[in-house]
Amino acid sequence: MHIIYSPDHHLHRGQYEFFRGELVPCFEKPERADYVFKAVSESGIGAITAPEHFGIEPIERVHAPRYLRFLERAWDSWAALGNTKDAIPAVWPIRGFRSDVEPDSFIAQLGMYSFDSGTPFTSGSWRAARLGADIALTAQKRIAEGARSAFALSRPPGHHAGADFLGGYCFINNAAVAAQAFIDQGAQRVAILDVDYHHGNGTQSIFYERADVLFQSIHGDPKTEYPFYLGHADETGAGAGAGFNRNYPLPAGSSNERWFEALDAASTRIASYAPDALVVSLGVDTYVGDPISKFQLDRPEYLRLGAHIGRFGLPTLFVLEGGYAVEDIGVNVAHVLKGFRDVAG
Ligand code: SP5
Ligand code: ZN
Repeated sequence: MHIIYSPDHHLHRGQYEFFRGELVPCFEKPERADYVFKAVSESGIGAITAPEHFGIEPIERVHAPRYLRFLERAWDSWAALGNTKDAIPAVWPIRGFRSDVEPDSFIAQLGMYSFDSGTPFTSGSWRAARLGADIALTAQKRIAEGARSAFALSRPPGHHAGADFLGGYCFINNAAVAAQAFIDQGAQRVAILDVDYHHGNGTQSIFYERADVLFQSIHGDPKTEYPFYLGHADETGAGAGAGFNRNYPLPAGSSNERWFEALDAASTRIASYAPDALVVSLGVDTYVGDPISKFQLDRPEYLRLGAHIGRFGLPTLFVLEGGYAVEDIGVNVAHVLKGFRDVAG
């Protein structure tokens, strides 16, 4: 398995996020990827190499150019207002406001391009996010060249980022950028399987009206779990994409068995879709020890998950998403990849 990594993910280091009326230290911190790097290094699952650079074009295939221009300039605009701390939005154009008129105020722009106050933007966020996309695209390229599998070991994560919004610790949707790259290189169908605890609202919204990318997500029921407003079972796609989106919301507290029943249902759909490639949004915040999530998956379940994915027999690109039990996520991610390799070779 090809593993793509750069230590420069450290460029993105948010300090605080809003939680229940106060600022708390960010859960999405550089140590997460450091532990994953350590665990996959020690496991010998595959060679770890640095990303190549692909420019902005493959990212613009998924994200609105005006959103990307906003991100590129965001830190300078924020700093020009005299700020030194992380940028966190505090006002949003919800129902009835206009988002077709680009505001001049950076504060207004920040709210227009965000959906939560938990995703601080720092001096290095744009560079780290670009690098994360390069990591996903490098992993995608290895598979396009014939590799059976690759792992994009990147942060910040991506699956909450939509075509023109950030949130949920995400700025660029790495899984979506990689899936689109497969399509642009001639794939007829790509499946995305999102196993992060949180619904992949960004990825769903990007592909909702398309049949060439099947999106499926297993996650905490949005009636009680973040990101709350999307991820219900009746969201099955629209227009040409009708039937090509599937959600498996599960109650907080769900056990191993309940989770794997949902995986079985998603697997049946992947088999009938017969994709040319599979992208896995690999969050391990389903772990029983995760500090912000409420499923109960135990350690051995990650080996089982990897083996299950291996049995699809598909070219498979794993992209790192969430997981906040910092010291455990390395082992859990390595277990998924090991379980996959033991089946897929
Ligand atoms: C990629 C990803 O997993 N994003 C998740 C973003 C979740 N943001 C909201 C976090 C809510 C924090 N809850 C803290 C509970 C502490 N007991
Ligand atoms: Zn998550």
